[in-house]
Amino acid sequence: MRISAVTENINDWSGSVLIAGILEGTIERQISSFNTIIKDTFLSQRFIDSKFKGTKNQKLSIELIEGNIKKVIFVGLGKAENLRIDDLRKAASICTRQVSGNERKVGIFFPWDAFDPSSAACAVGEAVRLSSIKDLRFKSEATDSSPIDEVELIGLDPKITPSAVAEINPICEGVKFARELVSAPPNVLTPYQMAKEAETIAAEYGLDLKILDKEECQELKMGAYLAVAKGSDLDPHFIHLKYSPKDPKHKVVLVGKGLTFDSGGYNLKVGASQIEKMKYDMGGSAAVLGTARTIAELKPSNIEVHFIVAACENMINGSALHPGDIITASNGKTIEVNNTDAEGRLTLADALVYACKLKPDAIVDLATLTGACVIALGDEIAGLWTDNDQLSEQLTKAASKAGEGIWRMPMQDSYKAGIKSSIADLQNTGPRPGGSITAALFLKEFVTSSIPWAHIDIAGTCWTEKDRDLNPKGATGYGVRMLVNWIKEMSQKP
Ligand code: TOD
Ligand code: ZN
Ligand code: ZN
Repeated sequence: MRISAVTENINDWSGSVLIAGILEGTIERQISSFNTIIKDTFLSQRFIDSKFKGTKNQKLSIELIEGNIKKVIFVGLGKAENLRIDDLRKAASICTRQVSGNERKVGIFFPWDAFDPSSAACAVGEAVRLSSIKDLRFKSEATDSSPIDEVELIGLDPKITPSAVAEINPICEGVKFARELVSAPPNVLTPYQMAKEAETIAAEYGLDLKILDKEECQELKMGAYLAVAKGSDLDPHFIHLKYSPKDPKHKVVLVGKGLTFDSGGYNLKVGASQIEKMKYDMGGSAAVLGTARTIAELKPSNIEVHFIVAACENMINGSALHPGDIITASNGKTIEVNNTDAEGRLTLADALVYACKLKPDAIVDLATLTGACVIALGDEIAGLWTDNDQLSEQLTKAASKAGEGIWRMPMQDSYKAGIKSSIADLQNTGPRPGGSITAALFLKEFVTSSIPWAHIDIAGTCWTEKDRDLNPKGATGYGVRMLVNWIKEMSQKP
């Protein structure tokens, strides 16, 4: 899909489908701007007949016989004073879903003037791309119609938007990659295959890659990570990718939870705990590797970025973790495993200790960590835990710019009592109430306190059962766009 900005007057544009955003309240004035594409008397009548008032997400599709535009899709954007960039994203997504594969060239005409042109171009371009991606890898035949070939953002000055438009593709490729990693079933995306995927990006874009095998992890005394992995016939693979431009001023580490399958272990997932969905338990690592893919292509200057995944499976066999086992993480802390299904934090513990050894300016981890976070925030908002106000602000801004939901949650230190063990330094689960908070507090035990660190629980946002906005049902690729924005922002800091 090629996406470009074109200055043309709307009436000079040619293509097969035109998507036109209409503001509520000033329809008459807006109709006149389409006068040579569609006769305005006809248009006014159609708007009246269909009660189209331009309210948010209202749609009116008109097939045309004359001229080279075959179809115009009008989409309501609501009142001008309430218009947000997210409304453009939503409107573009809704309309994209109405465009069939035969209609190859699509034009989008929105009230761009209300926004910074680069941000608007990027937001709408991403929305179109991301809402039309279909994963057909596991179909024996390609049954779907071909995607849109070309998208033109009409009335945007290509002189002020070229760099923004050029970023749409690398960003969407990162999101697509993340979605594909998550949707890939656990018999395909194994810990080994995840390492292979990292190897592919490293080779393609020239990132440094280190894969630690089980023995190397043993040497580093990663007792928590290895304890989770040992219940599986598949070996763990600890992935460390590095992007380093010349003379970087900043250094950050992204850590992603990478459970290619989470059966729960001996605390087996039964009842409503959705064991059949647990291929998604590597959503954090998918966001991290998707970001690596995008960053490697965008090549921001000034910032070194490390991407870390302790990939493994949580399974059951004769040597799997027992509920009650006491294990030792690579920072020497002992953990009583009172629930084998709280395995994500065990793998992250050793990954965070490893991340701290890199002495970065900041660490951000992403994880499908707790059902409690899904209960609290649903599938549109991720939970953010950090003691660092500045980092919180940066990530919140980066997410908001991407249209990704995030909400800061409390790091309630007094709840640490919930993960106190009577026999070891810690136990890996606390009581059900506040379960996401104790999870964050557990992770905190493995981070050097002087390093700014944030934990993002994406158990809700990484997957959706709805088919809405930019996200077709299934894996969302959540986090990639936020992380890319954050890294770009950091790279600009002195
Ligand atoms: C938990 C600490 C972790 C586990 C999480 C996981 C739950 C699931 C769905 C609400 C529970 O009560 O079993 C919860 C609450 C909805 N389970 C979890 O949060 C055992 O899903 O396995 N992480 O690795
Ligand atoms: Zn689990
Ligand atoms: Zn898990």
